Amino acid sequence: MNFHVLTLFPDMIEQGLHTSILGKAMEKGCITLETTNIRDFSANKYNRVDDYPYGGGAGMVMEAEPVYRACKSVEAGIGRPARTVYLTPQGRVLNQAIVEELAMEEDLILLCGHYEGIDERVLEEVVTDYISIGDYVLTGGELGAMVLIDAVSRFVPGVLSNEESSQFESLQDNLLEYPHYTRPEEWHGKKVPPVLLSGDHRKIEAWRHEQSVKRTKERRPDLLKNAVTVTCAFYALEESWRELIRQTTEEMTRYGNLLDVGRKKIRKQHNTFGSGDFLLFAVPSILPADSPVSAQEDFFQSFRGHNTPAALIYYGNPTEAEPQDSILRIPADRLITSLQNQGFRILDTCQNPESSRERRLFLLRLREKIYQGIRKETATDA
Ligand code: 9D3
Repeated sequence: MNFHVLTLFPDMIEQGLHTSILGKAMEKGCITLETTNIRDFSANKYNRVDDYPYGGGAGMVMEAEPVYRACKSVEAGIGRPARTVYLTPQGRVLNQAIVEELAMEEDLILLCGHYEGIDERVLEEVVTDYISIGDYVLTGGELGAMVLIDAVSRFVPGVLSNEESSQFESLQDNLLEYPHYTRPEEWHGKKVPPVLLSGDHRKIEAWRHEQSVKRTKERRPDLLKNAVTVTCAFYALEESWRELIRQTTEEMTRYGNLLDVGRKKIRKQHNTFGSGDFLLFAVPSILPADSPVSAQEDFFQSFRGHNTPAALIYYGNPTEAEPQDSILRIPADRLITSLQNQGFRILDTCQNPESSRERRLFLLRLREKIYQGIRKETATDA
């Protein structure tokens, strides 16, 4: 990932980011940072880049031309169009979904304003995204750019080690992290919770989940409104598909449940879900001759939702060269209709989870919907 920062204070960006994990990532070459001083593109001999606002008022406004020239110079270096983010208090407030979306770009141009802001006309021509880092007033966009670079870098392959990799994000379930403990076992008379010393991993996971929910209720009840319990109901043809489905579920949630509908017992039991659930239905696009049921929808006969948000994963699709539509449309539509009649609200479909990029985009689209509050939507729909 290449970050290109346009600013009047390049030192501030350089100094702030060349340390710690990001400094190492730059040495390794996973990320690059190029700062461009907008002042170097001033159109007058005094290197002035700001002027009084038309219409009067306090403060100064950054002129269009230097920003434009700085931007074009960076674009020329990249050699193709790149997303250009203007850090501004008037932007979309940054969140994890936006961060992960930006992490999929190869190059990001970050434009930092100072003074009262930048002449609107150049913004109209160069900016693709307006982003704020929160509802408070800063003196300029530099800290915003640094926050964004830090958060986005964590998703660039190689920046974090495997253990600290961004898969288990505390925010991905709209839950806060559980409390952490290290040695000694007793400190200031306080003991480490005994379950953590039990060695029983299932019990530990259950305890951590419970602690996460408790903590979120206490500290961030607003998050809980959008939290959902993810269940993936799947039919896997082989171990490799089972693994892919497990991985996809894990990428979406830390505390998900897996239901193998290839097992008769699971198909026959009552599978009832509410509006606080989220269902991921994963089936092969083409059933083999020895399939336990004759159509995809038959796997989920016993599933009932109550306006439960859900999504479909169709795996094992014919290659793109072949005409997919004729083969896929019919079973996909039938499955969607049955599930809707059973009380599920199908938010999205993923036709090729084999591609990690497609899977990521699918999960991002879903996450965006969850952040926006699928349960609120549910209330207005009803
Ligand atoms: C005090 C001046 N304000 C109204 C009279 C407008 C204003 C202009 C410029 C407020 C802040 C700024 C500088 N801020 C940023 O460039 C900025 C920012 C922020 O202030 N808050 C949250 N996110 C961001 S990203 C860039």
